[in-house]
Amino acid sequence: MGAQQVAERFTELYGAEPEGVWAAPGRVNLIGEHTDYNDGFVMPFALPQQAIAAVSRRTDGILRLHSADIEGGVVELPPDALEPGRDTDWTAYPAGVAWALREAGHGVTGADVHLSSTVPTGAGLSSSAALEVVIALALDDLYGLGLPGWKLARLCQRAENVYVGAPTGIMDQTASACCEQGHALFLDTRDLSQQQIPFDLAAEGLRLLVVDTQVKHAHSGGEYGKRRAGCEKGAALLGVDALRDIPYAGLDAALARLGDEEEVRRLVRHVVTEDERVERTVALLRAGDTRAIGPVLTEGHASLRDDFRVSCPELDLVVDTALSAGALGARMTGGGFGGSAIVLAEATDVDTLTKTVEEAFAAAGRTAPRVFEAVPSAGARRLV
Ligand code: GAF
Repeated sequence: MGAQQVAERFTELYGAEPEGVWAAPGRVNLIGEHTDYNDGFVMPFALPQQAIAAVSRRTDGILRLHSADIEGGVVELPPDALEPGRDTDWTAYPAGVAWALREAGHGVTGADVHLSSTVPTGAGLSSSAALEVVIALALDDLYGLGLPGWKLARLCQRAENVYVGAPTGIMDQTASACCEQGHALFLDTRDLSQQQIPFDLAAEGLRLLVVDTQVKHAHSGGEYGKRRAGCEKGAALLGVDALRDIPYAGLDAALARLGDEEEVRRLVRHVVTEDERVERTVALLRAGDTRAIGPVLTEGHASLRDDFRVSCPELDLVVDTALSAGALGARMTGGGFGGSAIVLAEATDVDTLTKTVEEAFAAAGRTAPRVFEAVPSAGARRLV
């Protein structure tokens, strides 16, 4: 659905044209998984799939929300209804953002919102961050707050952590807010410093496929939080603020100090090696050696599967099948426990690879995966 259709539906619903229309994308993470809540490095890029919101201000504090993608009418939230933990459906994301803005002292006096999103939900592609960021940007613009993308991302993360109750890091919101077309975002999640790394696969005869396994995941479930708590325990045992502070060269010594904490040791090993993989990927891309990132992606998958233990049989099936059919590299992307994998391949191999993965899923009796090409796209912006 495009900006015009979203605006027209807004007008039907609310009886007046919207003041504006905004978009915020989902993302794929190229490398740097489960590092963002350890103050580490990540490297996402924005997808063409995006959430679009038509929005107008209100003066009475009321938030009215409607989604083209979910059955049901307009949901009306009076000002005193915005309370963490209260909304348990999709409205928690936009409501959480309005709550976070108000809580941070910004005079947001209500809004009428109509939303539509093409980001698949539960697919590890940041559909929730897209919803949060599109609302944050719209309210920032309409209320003249002038907040930079990274600050909007922080407020959206607060909405997700406190209002929705999912203990996620900062990667997805920053990706949606700050990515640029044709680039991957090299982000230091400690200070949110950013570098846009040119990432034009098509120019090199390459493609990056997203394979959505259709196994749905959710981060408010316990496993994500357990990994996060395990990492925090590791940092505490090692006497550092965050696992980011363990240098790669000091990893063996750090692991030795963890004694019989086998599980924590695995988590620490993943995070420290993953940060190094991000830095290696950036160096390879800067050197113009894009094909060489393939094995780095695959190493990342093995670490997420064996050490961090957030993969699942379907994600492993994508990775193993794609690699045996000639992919340059493959890994799960996002939080894991379902969702999507990415496959780096020669453009000429895409059809065969897609067919091989689909056949492997059919042979294993699994739901057919959804395969599409990931093109590095623009971050959040005003459309109308
Ligand atoms: C999810 C979270 F939302 C991110 O913050 C990040 O931790 C990711 O999982 C794993 O890298 O997408």
